[in-house]
Amino acid sequence: MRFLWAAVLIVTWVAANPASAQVAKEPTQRFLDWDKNKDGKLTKDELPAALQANFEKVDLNKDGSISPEEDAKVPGGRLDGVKVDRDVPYAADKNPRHTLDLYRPEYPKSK
Ligand SMILES: [Ca+2]
Ligand SMILES: [Ca+2]
Repeated sequence: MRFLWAAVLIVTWVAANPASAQVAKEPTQRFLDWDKNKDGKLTKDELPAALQANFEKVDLNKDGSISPEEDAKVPGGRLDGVKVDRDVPYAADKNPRHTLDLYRPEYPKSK
């Protein structure tokens, strides 16, 4: 039960914390690492090969580059190191409204 309350508090904090929206325009370290020509945008050829297939989905305004704002809208993009479990039921009544999203720190896998 204590775990459940901790989860609810984290979910509430994440939902209510406007700081994540305020910093969303700042590029992540990952974004800066990929921006090889340091122009503040990511082009398709700057992305790792495994991610290039997703370029069009992230380039929301279709200008041929990914801005930090667009990058921040990618699920998991701003939440590096955070594991998200969506629609986790927290009551035993099968009411579809009695679910929550869990945001947990993602720890490196131990050997
Ligand atoms: Ca660039
Ligand atoms: Ca764009």
